[in-house]
Amino acid sequence: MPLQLYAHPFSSYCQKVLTALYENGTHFEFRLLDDPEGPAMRELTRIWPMRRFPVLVDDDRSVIEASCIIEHLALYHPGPVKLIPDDPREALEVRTMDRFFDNYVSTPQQKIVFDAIRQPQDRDPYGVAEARAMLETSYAWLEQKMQGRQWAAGEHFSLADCGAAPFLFYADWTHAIGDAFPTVHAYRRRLLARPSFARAVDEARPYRSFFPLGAPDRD
Ligand SMILES: N[C@@H](CCC(=O)N[C@@H](CS)C(=O)NCC(=O)O)C(=O)O
Repeated sequence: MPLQLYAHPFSSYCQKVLTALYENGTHFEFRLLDDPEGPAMRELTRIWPMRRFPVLVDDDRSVIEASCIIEHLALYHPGPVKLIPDDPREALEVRTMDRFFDNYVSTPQQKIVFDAIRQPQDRDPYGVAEARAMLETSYAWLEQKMQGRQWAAGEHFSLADCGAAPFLFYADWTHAIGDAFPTVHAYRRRLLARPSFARAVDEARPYRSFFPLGAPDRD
């Protein structure tokens, strides 16, 4: 049975895994979650009651969490691009940067977007202000961290870049990366030019009108 990925093309965490799959030309079946009542969503709910995606099914094993899916692919379906380095010290840097992008870029970015789709009486302006402040701090930290680096953990494209790509993509739409962060802008442009992520971005174009804050006319 081919690998099955329960996913939606417009979801940032799904794009993280799609980028990894496309990097290595890994064959898989896309179980499209485009209908909240549809069969793919019902299957996902059985597999993972949190109903968060992506989820990878590999024979009798279900793998949750985008980072763990990419770790699983590296172990069981390796390809020419090593997204987790063999050297454990280098791998630690990759995983550290991966945690940074999940926790300090994607989490505040999602907070702002999810708040925008709530009813006005359920909104959380204090939480949104905190999320915006966290993104500013993250951009400033990343500006320093990326000095002299091509990719998140150094010379080689890795797991950390698979996450950085969609998270910085949407973060800039949500809370613009200011002119004070030219290195972050340049890194975001490199990520957009990477064919694996460019493909994920292209596949998500038809859904741009769903972006709750209004998608800008670029990228
Ligand atoms: N920690 C999860 C986060 C996954 C996640 O937040 N997925 C979003 C789509 S980007 C989702 O499932 N949203 C559906 C919902 O919140 O109901 C991971 O790393 O995979």
